[in-house]
This record gives sequence, structure tokens and C-alpha cells, in this order.
Amino acid sequence: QQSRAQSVAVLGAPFSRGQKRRGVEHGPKVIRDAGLIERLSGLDYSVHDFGDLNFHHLEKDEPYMDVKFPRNVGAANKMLSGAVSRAVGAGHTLVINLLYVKRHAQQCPDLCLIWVDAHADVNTPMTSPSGNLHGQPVAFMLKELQDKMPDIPGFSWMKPCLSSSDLVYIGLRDVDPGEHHILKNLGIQYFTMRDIDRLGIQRVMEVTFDHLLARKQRPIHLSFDIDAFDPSLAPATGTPVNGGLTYREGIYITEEIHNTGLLSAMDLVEVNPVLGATQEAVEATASLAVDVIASSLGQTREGAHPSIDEIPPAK
Ligand code: B3U
Ligand code: MN
Ligand code: MN
Repeated sequence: QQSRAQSVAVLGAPFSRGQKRRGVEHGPKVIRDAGLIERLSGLDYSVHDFGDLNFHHLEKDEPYMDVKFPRNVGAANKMLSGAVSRAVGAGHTLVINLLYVKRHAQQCPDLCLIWVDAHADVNTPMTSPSGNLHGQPVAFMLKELQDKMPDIPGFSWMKPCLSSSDLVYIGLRDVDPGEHHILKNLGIQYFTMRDIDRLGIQRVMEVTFDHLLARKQRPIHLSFDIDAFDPSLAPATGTPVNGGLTYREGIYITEEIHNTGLLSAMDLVEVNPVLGATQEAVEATASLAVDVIASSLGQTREGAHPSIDEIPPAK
């Protein structure tokens, strides 16, 4: 019997106030129900399940300018940030279904970020067309944008933790004008779906790692929004956009990230069971989420057989 070399922590963050539609707070449950823990145990991890966080709802939470639910989102992320800090000590961390996290940048000052999403999520409160905070998390993280960020109630604890060169986007296809300006202006490395069409996903991953890791090896945080996939594969999500990743492109991204050996934490967001048209649609989306997480953590398509040392002899 092989010893279990690695440990993984799983943490659910059932929360939906990053936008107006309810339901995404049930994401962690459907991903668990789709067999996440069993799958990770099957990959020979020792799994530390930290359960789901229990967010307190703050009744009084008027919009700040156009920004919706600022105190609820701020407080939830503060709680999440604390839980992530504690979990990172136990090994790898998975954070399921959250809308913004300060990530574990404080534990890992060297951290870089791969953001797989149809959306850039880099609106500032001033550029946001919707006022939804789920379209703004990256803006809170970037040092270069701090003088453009107003003091939003609930967010004073949060400090920017990344530079624009520490970040690569993959899968973009719905970018707002203000976001496009920010991407260009800060020289952020990004790959739209068109870039994937042109270069192929293999080249996209090569350039991604060149950009982030060429100078030195550093821990990676992967933020995977399920809406990066084509809506035909991930229908149960709040803001589906046509023309997304194929199953194979998505899995290739996560396999390559696993192969770096540098993945330190990941989150998987925007699975919303309430928005699936049928039970099958919900289950397909949740099981895709489990596949993404499992392949980020070493599940391979060629098959891995850690407990089989030799071909069983004929009796
Ligand atoms: N960019 C738009 C839409 C959006 C962003 N993220 C999601 N939707 N999921 C916004 O509201 O900022
Ligand atoms: Mn998205
Ligand atoms: Mn997103």
C-alpha cells in the first residue's frame, strides 16, 4: 500500500450576493452531490473537508453608488479569506463557489493567478455596467487599479495583492468597454476564445506558463468560472455566453496546470442549479465541475493506477 503523498482541503462558500439572481449559493451542494470528495479520495489524496461556510446575512445593505450588497459581499469574503488562510496550512486548498476571494496571497507572496472565464471580472465600481460585484473581483486584487477604487463599505480590510503581470486570462468572450481598456492599458496577458481558435489550446498554455513562470517557479492560484465552458456543456450558470471552451480544451488547461506541480489553490465558481432547465442540465454542469477539479489535481485521461505495481499473475 502506497502512502498518501498529498493532501487537499475542500471548502464550500455558498453565497450569491455578488449578483442579483439567487441559486448560485447551492453550487457547493450540487458539486459535492456529484461526487467531488469520493473522486479526490480516489486520486489518492487525503481529503480534508472543511465543510461549507455559514455566512450571516446583513439586512441593512444599501447599494453604494451602483454597487449591490457591498457589506454582505465584503463580510463574506473576509470570512472566506480567514478560512482559506487556515486551510492552506493543511495542504492544497479548493474553494468551491465563491464570488470574490482575496485568495491566499498573504500566505504566498509570490502567487500568480490563472483566470479561466468568459468574463474578465475586472470592472471597477465606476466602469461596471451592472453594479454586480461578481464582475469586479480582479479589480480589487490589482495594485495598479487602487487609485481607481472607491472606498466601498465592507471592503476596508482588503488590500490589493497582485500586479497585472501576475495574471493571465483564458477563455474571454464577453468583455465590457471599461474592462477592455484596463486589459490593454495595464498590458495584461489574456487569451480570448478567438486566440484559442488561432493558436490552439496547447500554445495558449505554453505562452501562459512562459509569461508567469519563466523567471521563476511560483505557486499558482487557478480561478475557474464554469461559464468559461460552452453553455451546451455548462448550462446551469448565471451568465452563459455562446462560443465557449470545449470539454477537451477545458480539461487540457487543468491537466497542464497540474503538470506544472505548482498549483497551490483553486476555486470553481458560478455553478447555479436553480438556472438549469432540467435536472440533467444541473447534473451535467456539476459533474463537469468535478471533472475540472479532479483533473486540476492530477486525474489523467491516460489513466493512473497508483495502487497497482504489477500485472496480476495468472493463477
Ligand atoms: N461584465 C458584466 C457581466 C458579468 C461579469 N461576470 C459575470 N457577468 N458573471 C458585469 O456585470 O460586470
Ligand atoms: Mn463568468
Ligand atoms: Mn467570473
